[in-house]
Amino acid sequence: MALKFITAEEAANFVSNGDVIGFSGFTAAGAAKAIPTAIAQKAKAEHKIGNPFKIGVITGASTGDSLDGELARAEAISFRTPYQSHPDLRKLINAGKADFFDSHLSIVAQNIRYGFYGKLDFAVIEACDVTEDGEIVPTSSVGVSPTICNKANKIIIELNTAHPKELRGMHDIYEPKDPPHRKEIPIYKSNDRIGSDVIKVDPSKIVGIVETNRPDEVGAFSELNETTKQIGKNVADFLAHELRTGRIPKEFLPIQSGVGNIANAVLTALGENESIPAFEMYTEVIQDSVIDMMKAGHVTFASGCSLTVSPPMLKDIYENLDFFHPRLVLRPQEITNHPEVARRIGIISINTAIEVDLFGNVNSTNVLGTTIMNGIGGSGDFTRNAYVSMFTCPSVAKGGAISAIVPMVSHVDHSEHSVQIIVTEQGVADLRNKSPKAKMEAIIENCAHPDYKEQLWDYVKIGGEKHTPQTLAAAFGMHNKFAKTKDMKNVDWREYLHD
Ligand code: 0RQ
Repeated sequence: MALKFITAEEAANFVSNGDVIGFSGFTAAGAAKAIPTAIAQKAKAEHKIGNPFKIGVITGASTGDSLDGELARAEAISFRTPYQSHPDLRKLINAGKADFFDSHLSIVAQNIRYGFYGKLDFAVIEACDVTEDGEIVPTSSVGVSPTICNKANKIIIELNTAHPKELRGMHDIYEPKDPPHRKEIPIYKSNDRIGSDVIKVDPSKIVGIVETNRPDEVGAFSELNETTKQIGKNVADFLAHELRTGRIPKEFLPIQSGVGNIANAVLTALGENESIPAFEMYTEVIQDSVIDMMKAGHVTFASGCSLTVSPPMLKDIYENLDFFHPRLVLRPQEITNHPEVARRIGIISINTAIEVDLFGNVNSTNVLGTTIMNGIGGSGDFTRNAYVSMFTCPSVAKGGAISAIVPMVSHVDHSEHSVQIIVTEQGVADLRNKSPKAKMEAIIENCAHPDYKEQLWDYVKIGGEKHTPQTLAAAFGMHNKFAKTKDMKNVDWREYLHD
């Protein structure tokens, strides 16, 4: 069947108000660009003449400015799932102008297949190659692309020549069968390949191909600072200690690491620690530091869902594909984040908290319990099923006015039953096999900032002898103090002891 080339504007004209579109992209890597921008322009034109125009947007995770940014600025999103990190979209969601369903990333493809998200009108997929018999080669990420291609009524391709066709072979496309026919996912080691190197679709569903040449919109990482460096060092020292005690096998275990500056600092520190052997990654986001460590021999293999690397790093990978092909695999997020695989191969998970409470519950998503930051991403998929689950964060935010260690988290993403290790620049709290009181002591003494230690101890004292020494009337005293004075310090707990 002949491929039909169209413009991005023609593609946008296929789309109607109320349509639900699944876009490729897991972070800005491999995210559709030209077509969402054209849809945003169409939405603006429709709004100008008084017509409603909004679409439902499903992706792998966050995306780039041309997708989430453009559609948010055009106020063209009715709902968005499963993860976002664009400031304009965050603003729209927090203003109540777009619905956001925060979701574990591993479950999105399954939810689409089960019909939980309703109809899917279009899949818009960035590809580096597409054939007349319906073979699509994704670019720098896989995300939920296989499932949205299979379930959408129609497919539109962005054929992006910024990604070479020689990328074919880096992807491992596999979709499990649905119950009652599901079998095990046969991955026993990070580098096992179990699927196809292309997404195979019915070619009659491909209604058009838009040619583009646009780089991924991945931003540069900030330089490491003293805080992130210290967090990284604390993680590396802890894991080296675990290795010495034999609690982590001498071959080491695959690392899963979240996204962002802290994650970059942690990986760098793992590479610098001479007690930690070269290791594999079984993760979702492959960042710059992973590629640097691969070149230095500290990382032997990386299985991920996206190459979320800076433009110069991506160029380097594309110019040296002979080196990287045997060392990298990109899989659907249903597989990178699958609980079954994480539990089987024994990953060490390292993700980021916004706040942690004295008993080990973690909030990764909602500032002051109300304002969404990004979303849970893959952190829940990994934390619940890890061999060792770790959370990192600076002990304070906003110049010290906010303590990341609070009596009770203002929103719960990860419960005390799944969270094992907390790491701040102050130190490490090992919560394994500890009662609530012992967890509390480890967290205050090892992780809280010195400015808040006494205040946190004072809080616990008002609880008296309980299994979990919370005082419900006072548990959000630090949050309330911040709401009133823009600083969590100097809470007078006695205020809460009287009616
Ligand atoms: O805001 O930039 O306005 O100052 O949160 O914080 O310290 O720069 O760290 O970029 O790694 O983000 C948890 C949001 C951390 C992120 C979070 C404010 C802080 C700053 C960013 P400013 P940092 P990071 C991977 C797996 C989701 C869970 C996860 C995240 C901004 O890592 O979204 O790991 N994780 N998923 O000032 C108020 C607090 C705060 C706070 C931080 N207690 N109160 N503001 N901030 N703590 C993702 C995927 O699966 C794709």
